[in-house]
Amino acid sequence: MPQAFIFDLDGVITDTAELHYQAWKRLADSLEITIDRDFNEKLKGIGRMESLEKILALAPDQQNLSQELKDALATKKNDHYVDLLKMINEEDILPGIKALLMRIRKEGIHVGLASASKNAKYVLSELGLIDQFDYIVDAAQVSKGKPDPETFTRAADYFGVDYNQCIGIEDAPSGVLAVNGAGMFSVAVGSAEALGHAHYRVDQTSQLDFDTIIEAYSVE
Ligand code: G16
Ligand code: MG
Repeated sequence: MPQAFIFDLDGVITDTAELHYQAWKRLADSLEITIDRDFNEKLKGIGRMESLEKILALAPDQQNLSQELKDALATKKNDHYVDLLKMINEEDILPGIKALLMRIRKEGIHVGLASASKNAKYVLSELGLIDQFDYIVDAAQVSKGKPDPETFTRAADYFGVDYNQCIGIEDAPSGVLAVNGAGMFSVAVGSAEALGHAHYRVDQTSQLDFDTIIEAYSVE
């Protein structure tokens, strides 16, 4: 049996990617930069500042901005995002996740969160899930974001368990790299095209079944 399950937040527990997109779009519009949902795919699992850099890179007239101005832009986006987060509730938990969390807890296995979001705790509170997690690692606690393994290893270190006894669940290619880099068993949610490097993969969260994951983990 594994000793810990460590979950990514956006795209696994809930789909905040659309809200991130709306908040970035509002900021980008104000800078006369055009972004669409396809472009937003590139921002999944990537930190706030890195996302801003990718957006600014689209505009030749927005190069060489001062760090102060970039910070102000990132704060503005976050204000839009936090406004949108006020609307989410328990109904926004992705299918199958609640049942999976309950089963893991029933088995006495640690449950951790490894998110690139500085709003991770707030999101979990809004979803009514904060009590389901034994430990939460968010972007504020790590020096190197995904694809560096640190976000995941932090949770395992807190639990005091070996990395090869942990299962990391992710939806982003950079997140799967982080789990694999930690020496953990990676479970991915999403397309084979993007997530072929995961040890085990499903298309949707509703297909995340505890027994099937344990079986895949055991044969690896
Ligand atoms: C999430 C999202 C990213 C977002 C990042 C930072 O990561 O996938 O798109 O840029 O958090 O979020 P914030 O601006 O709230 O700090 P994850 O790791 O939960 O998928
Ligand atoms: Mg994610």
